[in-house]
Order: sequence, then C-alpha cells, then structure tokens
Amino acid sequence: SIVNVIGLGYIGLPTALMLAKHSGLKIFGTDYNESLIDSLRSGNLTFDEQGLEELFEAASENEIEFTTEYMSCHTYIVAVPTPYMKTSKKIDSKYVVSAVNSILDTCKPGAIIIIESTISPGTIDKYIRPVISERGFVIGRDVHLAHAPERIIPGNMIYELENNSRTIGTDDNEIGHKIKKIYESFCRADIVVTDIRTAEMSKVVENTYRDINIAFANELAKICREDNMDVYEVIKTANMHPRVNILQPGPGVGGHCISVDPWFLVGDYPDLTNLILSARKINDSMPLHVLSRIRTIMREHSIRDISKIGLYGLTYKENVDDMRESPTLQLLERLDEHLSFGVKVYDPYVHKSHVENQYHDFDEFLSEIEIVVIMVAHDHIKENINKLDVKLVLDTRNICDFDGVYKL
Ligand code: SAJ
Repeated sequence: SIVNVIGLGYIGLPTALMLAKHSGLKIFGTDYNESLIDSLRSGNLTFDEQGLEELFEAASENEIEFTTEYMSCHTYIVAVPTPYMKTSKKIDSKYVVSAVNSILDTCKPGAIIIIESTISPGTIDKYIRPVISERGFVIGRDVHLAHAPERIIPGNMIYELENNSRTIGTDDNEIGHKIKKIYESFCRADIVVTDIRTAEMSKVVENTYRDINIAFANELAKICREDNMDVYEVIKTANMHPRVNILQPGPGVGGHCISVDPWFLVGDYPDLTNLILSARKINDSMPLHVLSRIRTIMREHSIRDISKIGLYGLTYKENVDDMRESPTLQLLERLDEHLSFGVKVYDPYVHKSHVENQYHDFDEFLSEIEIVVIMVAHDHIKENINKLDVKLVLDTRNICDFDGVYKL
C-alpha cells in the first residue's frame, strides 16, 4: 500500500526517505512547490543535512516518487509549516487546514491523516475537526485523525529519526497501533500511543522546557558578566551535581522551533505564562547583549569604524544552512538601528542571502576586519581557529581558549 507524505521540507523529506528505505510501502512525497519537486526529481536536494544525501541517492523510483498531486490512498503524513502570527502570537494553521482539505478531496474511505507538523495545543479540536465535519466526513469512520509530532534535531536528523522515541496521539487506540507499525519500520525507540491533546501539548512543552533552560543559562551569563566571572566554569561546576543540567548561554535562540513554540502557550494562556514569557524575553534580548559586548571592545580598543566588525555565522546554529529566526539576523537589525550599516558577514553554509556585505571567501573576510564575532560554532571555524589569534575576538559560543578572547 501507499503512504503520501505532504510537505517536503526539513521534516517531511527525511521522513519520506526513511519510510521509502525501511517500510516496504510505496511512498509518494507531495509538495505544492513545483520548483522543489522539479529539483527533487532531477536528483537535487534542497537543503544540507548530515546523511540525507546518501539516503536520497539510495532511494529508487519504485520506493519513492515526488509530485505536486495528492494521492488517493489510506495513509497521509502531514509535515507542512505551521508559522505563528507575529502580532497575536497564535498559530497560523492555514497550511495544515489546506493540506487536510486537499486530502479529503482524494482520500480512500477510512483513511488515516497523521499530522506531524508542530501545532499549538488544541489546534486539532479547534481548526481541523470542524473542517472535516463541515465537509460531511465522520471522524472515526470516514477518516481517522492522529498527531505524531516530530522530535528530530537539525544536524542529526537521520540518527534521531531512528533513535528518538515518539508519541502518537489518536482518538482510537487501534488506529494508534496501526500507525505505530508504520513508524516502527525505521524507529527503534519506544513509540507511545496516547490521546491527541496530550501529544499536542507534550511536543510544545518539550521545546518550551529547552527554551527556559537556555534562558536560565543566558541570565547566568549576564549575572556573571557583571562581576567578571566565567559563566561556563560556573555551569560546568554546577552540572557536576547529579540532578543539575544547565544548557549553554549563547547569542540568542533561533530556529523555527524553540523560539516559536513557547509563544503558542503564551498566546493561548497569557495570564498563566509568566515564566515562559520571561524566558522568551531573556533569549530575545541576547543579540542586544552581544551588541553591548561589541561596543565594549570597540571602546577599549578605540575602534570607531563599524566596518571593522565581522560577524561569523548567519545560521541559527552550527553546521546547518537554516537562517530562520537566527540571532545574527536579529543582531544585524539592531546594528542598523543603533549604529550604521557596514558590518561584514561570513557563513560557509549560506551561499545566497539578502544580507549586505556578505563575504564568500573566509580569508578575504578576515583580512578586512579587526573584530571577529563568532555567532555560530560551525566545524569550519573550529578548524580555522588558529587564523583568529591576530584579531580581536568576541566568542559567543565558547569555542576559543586563547588569551584575550572576549566572551558573552
Ligand atoms: N542553543 C543555545 N544553547 C544551548 C542549546 C541551544 O543557545 O545550550 C540555541 C541554538 O544555538 C539555537 C537554538 O538554541 O539557536 C535552538 O537550537 P537547538 O539545537 O536547541 O534546537 P532546534 O531548534 O534545532 O531543535 C529543537 C529540538 N527540541 C528539543 O531538543 C527539545 C528538536 O528535538 C525538535 O525536533 C525541534 O526543536 C523541533 O522541530 O521542534
């Protein structure tokens, strides 16, 4: 039989390829973006991810096909984007709703619709069930609904697809176990079947937990800066306690998950989310903290020319090419507001961007600047760290240990 994966982005594509390799089912990968489908059909991946290329090259046409059409089948996995609306902080469910509508146009009776996209708790009740009912389908008879949120971390997705445990939320245990069989084809870890509300909530809670933990580390970085203490040493020492596990401070929290999902809770429960909101604010304040550190260096070394500053790293974290919500982009916005244009930028993973003064040659970038701000700890900079010791360095990721390096 057939599984139709809807949405071939960071989650849908690796999942479709894993299913193609392991499930023995025929996989159709659907995306409304024609140029994406053209590119996949001609053998070109649209993003970098460790191990993805091999998986992609190994998949034969008998196992997987890419199309802009929805298939008529019994099983759908929906992995389309779920952005949040910048002002109201609520989820924008239009892509999920439109995918579900298109599925209803073609699905076989009794089809299972599995939503993998992260959704704010309550989305299925509020936005998906009504759409299905209005179309005259009876949920639990004509179609079945499930939420199986993804948990894979960019940079290590293929490994985590196989090794992370998963949650499957359904109305009906039997359907839950059918879905479990599909995921078991490639996932070796526990797969827990629960109800839809629990699956929705626990996914958002996982990312919110991480956001709060990083916010704590960032607040500690600011506290330690006041008295010139080494925050990394403090965290390392505290983490020796068997029940303490503080994450690392950094220039801010980016990406499309951790910096977005907590807003779903804040948006829906504004009176009950003081802690979650504070954490978001602390993490969002980090680019400004980096800016104040840059100003300190400029003052101490009597540097006035902003074009002598180079930001290393445009992506939201190391060894990925994803720039969504990246702290560097936020810092560039702040620099425009507070100083003037002219700061230089380099990232080995970003070949095209709208950012001004982006260099594509690392040595040329270095030769033009006096202060290097390490925003992202790509392996590339770790391998080239010896080229930095003649520069002033602000290391926001704690990867340099030579004398005179400025930290957060
Ligand atoms: N960061 C820090 N300090 C740290 C760890 C991360 O500042 O100690 C920053 C990163 O630099 C980055 C941001 O936080 O800017 C988020 O990066 P991340 O690596 O923590 O997480 P994501 O967004 O790449 O992936 C997360 C994961 N969630 C959890 O670990 C709970 C992943 O498992 C989820 O599948 C993913 O969100 C998602 O799609 O929801």
